[in-house]
Amino acid sequence: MLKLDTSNRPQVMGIVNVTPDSFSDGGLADSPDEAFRLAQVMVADGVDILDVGGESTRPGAAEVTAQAEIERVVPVIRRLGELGRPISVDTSKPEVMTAAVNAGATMINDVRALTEPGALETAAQLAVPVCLMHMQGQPDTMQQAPTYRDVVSEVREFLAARIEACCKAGIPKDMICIDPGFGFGKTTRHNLQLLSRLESFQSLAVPVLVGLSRKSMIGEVTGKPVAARMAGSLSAAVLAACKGASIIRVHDVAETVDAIKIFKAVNRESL
Ligand code: 7PJ
Repeated sequence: MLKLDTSNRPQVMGIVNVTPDSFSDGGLADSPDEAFRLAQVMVADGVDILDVGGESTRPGAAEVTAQAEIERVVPVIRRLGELGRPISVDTSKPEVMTAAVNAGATMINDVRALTEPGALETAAQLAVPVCLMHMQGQPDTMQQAPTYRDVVSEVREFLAARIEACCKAGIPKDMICIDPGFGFGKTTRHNLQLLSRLESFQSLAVPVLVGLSRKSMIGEVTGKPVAARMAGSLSAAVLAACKGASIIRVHDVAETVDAIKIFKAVNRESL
């Protein structure tokens, strides 16, 4: 995947976590074999992109070294290559980006929007599409007291600045997508405001990716624990699709693919 092709939007991105402490059980694989089996099921269920992550970014998570992250993700990316789907690597570290792309990853998904030292230059050199996500603060403390004057305009301004930084570093605009970063330094209200005004990110003229699957905002609104958030997550996914999202990052691939099929079928008739 040298360009982001989101003409048949939205695409479904399946989460393949290889972190030992991910917040949600689904998508958790603790060996390359298990990750492969999980991804195989996702492919059979119609996934469009596989997202492999080796750094837990859940609230309060501890940091991982680049070497540890490489040891987690590279064997998995190598094995997933034979599934014939684009693979993105969920990382902020330039060393991991390079190792992952050399192992077969075709996209970089960075929750820190290429702000780590060397990340921008590395991504430009690797010449793969990138996802720039907004986060306020750092995972260990980001949920303590997130505050915004206007969350939608602040997130949009940050992402506009990161798009510009990427373009200056030599990453073409058609290789960039953005993500408001649900749950990353945001209260449930902030998350709901971002989702309700997701269309306003269209003005940045790049595809929008959303990650809402099983997140705490779904739990707070429905009153359900992580294991019972699928219906809430599907509703959020369809709402995001209606508001222009191009890529939806999820744990429950089969169910999301069905929900998106309904969205697409209805959309085709309304053209
Ligand atoms: C996101 C992510 C997200 C993007 C995670 C989780 C926490 N990458 N990586 N967007 N979330 N682009 O899966 O709940 O929302 S890790």
